[in-house]
Amino acid sequence: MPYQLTRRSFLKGLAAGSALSALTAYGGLKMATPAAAVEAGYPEAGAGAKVFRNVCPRNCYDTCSMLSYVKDGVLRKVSGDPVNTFTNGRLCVKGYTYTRRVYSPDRLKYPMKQEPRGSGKWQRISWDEALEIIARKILAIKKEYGSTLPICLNKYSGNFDILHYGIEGMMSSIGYTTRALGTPCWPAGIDAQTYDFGTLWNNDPEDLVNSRYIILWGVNPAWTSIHSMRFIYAAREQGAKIVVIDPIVTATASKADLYLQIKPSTDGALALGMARHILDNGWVDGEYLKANAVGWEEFFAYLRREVTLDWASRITGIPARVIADLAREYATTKPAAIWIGYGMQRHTNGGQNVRAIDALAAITGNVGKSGGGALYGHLETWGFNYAAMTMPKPPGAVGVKKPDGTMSDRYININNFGADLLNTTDPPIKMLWIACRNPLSQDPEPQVVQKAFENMDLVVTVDHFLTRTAAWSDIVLPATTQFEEHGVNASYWHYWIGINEQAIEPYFEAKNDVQIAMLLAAKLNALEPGSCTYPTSGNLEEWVGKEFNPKILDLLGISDYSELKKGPRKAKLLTAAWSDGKFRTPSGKIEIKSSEAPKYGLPALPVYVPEKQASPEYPYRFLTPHSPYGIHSQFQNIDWMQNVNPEPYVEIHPATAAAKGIKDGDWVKVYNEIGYVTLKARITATTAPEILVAYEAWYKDLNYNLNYTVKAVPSDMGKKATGNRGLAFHDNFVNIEKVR
Ligand SMILES: Nc1nc2c(c(=O)[nH]1)N[C@H]1C(S)=C(S)[C@@H](COP(=O)(O)OP(=O)(O)OC[C@H]3O[C@@H](n4cnc5c(=O)[nH]c(N)nc54)[C@H](O)[C@@H]3O)O[C@H]1N2
Ligand SMILES: Nc1nc2c(c(=O)[nH]1)N[C@H]1C(S)=C(S)[C@@H](COP(=O)(O)OP(=O)(O)OC[C@H]3O[C@@H](n4cnc5c(=O)[nH]c(N)nc54)[C@H](O)[C@@H]3O)O[C@H]1N2
Ligand code: SF4
Ligand SMILES: [Mo]
Repeated sequence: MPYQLTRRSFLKGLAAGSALSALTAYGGLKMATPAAAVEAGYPEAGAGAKVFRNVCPRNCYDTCSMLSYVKDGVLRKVSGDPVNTFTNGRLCVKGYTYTRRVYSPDRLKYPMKQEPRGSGKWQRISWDEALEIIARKILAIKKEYGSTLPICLNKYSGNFDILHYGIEGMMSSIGYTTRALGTPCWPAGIDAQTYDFGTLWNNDPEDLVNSRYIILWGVNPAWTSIHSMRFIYAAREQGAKIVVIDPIVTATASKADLYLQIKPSTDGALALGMARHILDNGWVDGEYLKANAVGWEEFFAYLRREVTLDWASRITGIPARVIADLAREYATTKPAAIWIGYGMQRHTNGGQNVRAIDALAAITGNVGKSGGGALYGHLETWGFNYAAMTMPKPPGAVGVKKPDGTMSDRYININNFGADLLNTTDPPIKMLWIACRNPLSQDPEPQVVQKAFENMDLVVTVDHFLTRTAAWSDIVLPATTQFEEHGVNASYWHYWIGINEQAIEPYFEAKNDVQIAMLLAAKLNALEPGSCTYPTSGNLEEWVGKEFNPKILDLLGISDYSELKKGPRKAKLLTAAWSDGKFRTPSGKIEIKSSEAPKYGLPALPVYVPEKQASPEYPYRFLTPHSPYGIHSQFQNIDWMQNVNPEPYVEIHPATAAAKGIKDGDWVKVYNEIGYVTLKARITATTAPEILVAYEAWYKDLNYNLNYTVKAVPSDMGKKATGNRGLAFHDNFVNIEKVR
């Protein structure tokens, strides 16, 4: 297995790197000026075009500030906003397809009703009719069960604009309901950083330029955070070394100076092996630890007792010499940054592995330093009022009784949605509201989710397209895109905040999620006065204003939110997270020995927890990470994406392909005990012999859903900060055979 490739040997050796670079190369380090970007980039939209400020609200690190160019009421062009120095005037390949997405002939135009569910027999209905059906169902449920608890919301990452939390608000405004709680995305790492530092908070990613050594650990920004690459390349221009640690040779790996092909889910062993070597060689920053951390003595005792380079090598598949070199370089080249990706924590020991990496950053004194850090994400710019979300319950609402006599909503696990829908009783779940979410595509075991849908009286999905989930709904409601609505957005990665302006009229009868909430409130109150507390009037711009408070304004250095119309602003946060030394753990220090973790049944120290192993029946690990052509189930269905990425494929190592008699381009079946997916073989040495790789996507005309093979196996952490443990998406084992 090619555990170590230098950048040079890799680029020489494999064509994939160069093919991918066409998509990912981001064009040098030049900073565009506003005028240059606007004029040079989009001359044809120029004369007479009106320019609006938008934000790409998808669940993406980059949360780009955008400019949209509108002429004769039509969105002609989109570009990155050059005022935002992170976006720097450019979008990714997905962002540039927005004109096609907005005007896609497949977009939902009107409310629609399907009878029976899943039959494909759709009928256009009016908004009034749709709301009447929904409101009557809500009231009937309340009458039959004595509460609105049988109504369940599943919402996640389709649109992270702050106003879209109005969907949660709408649920609160009708009474106590059932909520799918948690996140399928990053919870194990969130808890890990919460145990260690008190919360998650990454250095400003623009500060990566100040690093002298950057480890991209289980993260693939060349695809998933393309704007970050510019700062990484800038650091390299100034002499920094770029290391990528990933089980597969990613597009990011192809840009690295050093690539380490690690066995999946063994990152903790690598970090601990490095820590032991650092300890043995006296490279620990003792002064930093004494001032800022607790529990390091016990951590060091554990390292001395149980960890060796050879042990780490055996587990990770990386030679001891290479681990030693990496440890030396990381500990002695200051400042050194580690970016901990979300991919690497989707394992049964994922949170524990993140904690071991955090410890590595702490013992070398790299936390709280410009150019350093253990970067994972942050929510430091998310302190909005959540005015659209915070709604009182209507009088007499009945919920789950808590021990203190008060009432609350009922929570089920977003990461075990299908099973929890089926198993929840007293009262059972009878109605679903799904918005900004596509569980029949993105959840593990979608077959179970679909089965649970059968028990529902009514499934309502609000979306842009007739997604897999929408296709199994009774009613679909068309949502506006960000160009058709006002809003405000923050990133979980960079420090910028921008408002989103309505640039065009809504597409046909599409409506924004908050507008839908207001209409539903009006309908409910007309049928049963007082049954819903959601406001029934107010324009979206006013709603945006309500989200701001003095703290956010101060963070942005403005006195009124309307100043954001002149452009996005960067929050005045510390450039280096934790440089104030004020950790938010119970002890106020970095807790290398966590006081909180044991309360959740977890080890106090970042000790190694063994990874999940394959079985003889299902000997291959099936990695299903994120694609450059889409965000989860979004974008791949757009015609331009279809042109560049027409069909799904599974990447197979040449040795595995030979053993299975599979040739490039053959149709293969990837399967396990719960399901299968049929797709084309792509033979490539970018993966390892024991790993198959396919990318999540929704090809609208293909029956391709790789989550049919993905079991709902929880990761180790997530309960503390997000309410439920995460998903071990990448601990998924399969077999493969040639079909034709
Ligand atoms: N183009 C695009 N951009 C996106 C998204 C998208 O779908 N498409 N999604 C957005 C969202 S919601 C998220 S969560 C982020 C995710 O973006 P990232 O944080 O980059 O995470 P992933 O792409 O899921 O996985 C990154 C890498 O983790 C590797 N990996 C898996 N298991 C392990 C392991 O055990 N150890 C190590 N070292 N590596 C491992 C995978 O091989 C993969 O290359 O991207 C966001 N940006
Ligand atoms: N196998 C596998 N599965 C995974 C992952 C993986 O790596 N591998 N990654 C997981 C991760 S990290 C994540 S974050 C989840 C993401 O899971 P989801 O949050 O379900 O992600 P999307 O596919 O983006 O679906 C969002 C839906 O919201 C819709 N939408 C967009 N804007 C709006 C709006 O304004 N209003 C309304 N009502 N709807 C809107 C979109 O059209 C889309 O259908 O998937 C998880 N699933
Ligand atoms: S998907 Fe991400 S990188 Fe692409 S335009 Fe949107 S925020 Fe920017
Ligand atoms: Mo995610």
